[in-house]
Amino acid sequence: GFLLNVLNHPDFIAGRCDTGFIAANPELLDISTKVDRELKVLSYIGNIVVNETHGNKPEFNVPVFPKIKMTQINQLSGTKQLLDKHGPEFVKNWILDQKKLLVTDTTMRDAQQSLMATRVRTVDMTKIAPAVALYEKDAFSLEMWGGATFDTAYRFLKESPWKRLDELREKIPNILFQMLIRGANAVGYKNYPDNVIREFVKQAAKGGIDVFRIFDSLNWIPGMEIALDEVLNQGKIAEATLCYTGDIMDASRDKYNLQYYVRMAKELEKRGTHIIGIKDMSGLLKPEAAYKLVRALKEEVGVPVHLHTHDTSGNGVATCLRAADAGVDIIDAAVNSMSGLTSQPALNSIVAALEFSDRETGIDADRLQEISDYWQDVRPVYQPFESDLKTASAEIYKYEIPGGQYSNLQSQVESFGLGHKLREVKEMYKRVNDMLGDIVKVTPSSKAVGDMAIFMVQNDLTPENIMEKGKSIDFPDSIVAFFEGMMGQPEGGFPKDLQKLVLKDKEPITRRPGELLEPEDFEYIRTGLQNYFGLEGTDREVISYAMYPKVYEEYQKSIKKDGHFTLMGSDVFFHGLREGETCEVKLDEGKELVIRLTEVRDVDKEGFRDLDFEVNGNRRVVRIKDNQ
Ligand code: 3PY
Ligand code: ZN
Repeated sequence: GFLLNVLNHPDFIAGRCDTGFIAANPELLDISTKVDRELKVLSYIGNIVVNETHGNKPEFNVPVFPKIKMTQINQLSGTKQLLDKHGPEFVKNWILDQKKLLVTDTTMRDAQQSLMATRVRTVDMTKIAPAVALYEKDAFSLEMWGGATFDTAYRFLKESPWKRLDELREKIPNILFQMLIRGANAVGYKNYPDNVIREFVKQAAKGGIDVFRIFDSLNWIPGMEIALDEVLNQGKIAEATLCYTGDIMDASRDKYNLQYYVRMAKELEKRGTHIIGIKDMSGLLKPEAAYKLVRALKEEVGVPVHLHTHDTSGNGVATCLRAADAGVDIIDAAVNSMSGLTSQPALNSIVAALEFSDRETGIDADRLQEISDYWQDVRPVYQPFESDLKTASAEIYKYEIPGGQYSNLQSQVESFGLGHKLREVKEMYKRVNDMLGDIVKVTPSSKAVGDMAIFMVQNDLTPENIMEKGKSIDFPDSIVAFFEGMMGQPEGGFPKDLQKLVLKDKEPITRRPGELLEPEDFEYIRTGLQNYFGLEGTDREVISYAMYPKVYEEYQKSIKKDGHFTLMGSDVFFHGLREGETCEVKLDEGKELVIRLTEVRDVDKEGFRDLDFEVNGNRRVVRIKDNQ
């Protein structure tokens, strides 16, 4: 019953709750406190061995990271100190004064989100963090938070995104931290009430985020306004963003032309953004288009321009270099071993390309290589989460699918039993975009298009027959939300016929969804978290629950039941152990177990296997259910 959202529990709603509630309703939490910490670790590993890898664990290199003393780091003074001492206006002008090309390293956020389905764990980031602080001391910022990393940390990694922020900040005190925020959708997939957006921005700012890249999935400025306003309130750097779609070089596609982007940029500048972001989530911005767009923006607006692109087409480095020619202030890139394909263009290559030029980045290429080498050794552990894409693809210009969605599409389509119809789904994605009137496609609008494309292929719907066949059909939630106006208003409005078909009797809204949604009652949540979960009820806990109630509950339940494994090496976390292999598992700082898996025994009559372990020299046998 626990998973059904305890705060909706009838007793809680009726106010029948006090701190004794957990004791009286232990089934809600399902905590088996009898099981000790060591046994929980063995059971966790045992379950992976028996039910996931079946003992087939690949050989991994131990990632090597430069040993750097914190005394070296703590004396560094970088962009973070500029912001903290002088404020965002000063940083804005400082950026404009730089001749060099500034860079944002996206390795820890968008790169891993796009290549490895956002599964990279905090331990793998913190090991390399001191090297990043030192060797990338001339970077503008690190994009290391936001987007899909927030919920996946809780959902799949059973770790706190807030803790990641704290730990990275401790080891990287000198470089600005940047996050991606989806406007009124924050780090979620739906619009939240205004007070949730404000509170989330406030907590993120307090927690150490300095630069907020704010976008709206339809380029609808009202969808960005609350987040933007709150970032300004918090004294942090606002980077309101143009999502790039279409092709400004193609005169026949005039909906999203150069004037469109310039107009939007001017409006964002008027609203106080410190930087204009260009967010090319699908990698559609061709090199010459980048030159033209950046030139126009640099001429027409007075704030710095920051380019974000994806390398899906393989033209990403060229796009960055042409943007640099046109005077772009900052570009996004990822260290080479985490770059390319649906990720960002290659940072080491860009740094090398610009050496001895006007726009030299100031980053030492040899040092940067050490960071790339580290990630090269980390990456194979995450192989199960990688897509099958092996090469760049020019078809992306036609399909306009964002990086992460493009690499996940194969497995998503397979999960619907349509694996053999991937091409059809991609073609349908394009046709759905046309049906919707050519919209900006990025989370969550891209999800609506993707869901609809799959739905149409699944149900033999086409743009030609949908008005007839669609009358009696319930459409996917995301496309209903889109047509209801719950993702905001698309440029040029909704196609009315299709809107009517999808909504049936529902009336669409034309105002900001955030204005219509009931404000969240944070104190009610706080009391609930204290009484039902035995939590302190911190602001971070409250806002996390407000955005992701089910995910957050599951997370709490999981760590209550199994403990956390945040300090376990990722090779063990994802692949368990081989017979005969030994690993060291840190439970908490200072508490270490040396674990050897001696033998996996045959399955018994009840379907269980005994696993023989040796823990700090003592034999322990763990019985694991074999789910096969
Ligand atoms: C996100 O919203 O997570 C994205 O990276 C969109 O491009
Ligand atoms: Zn991106």
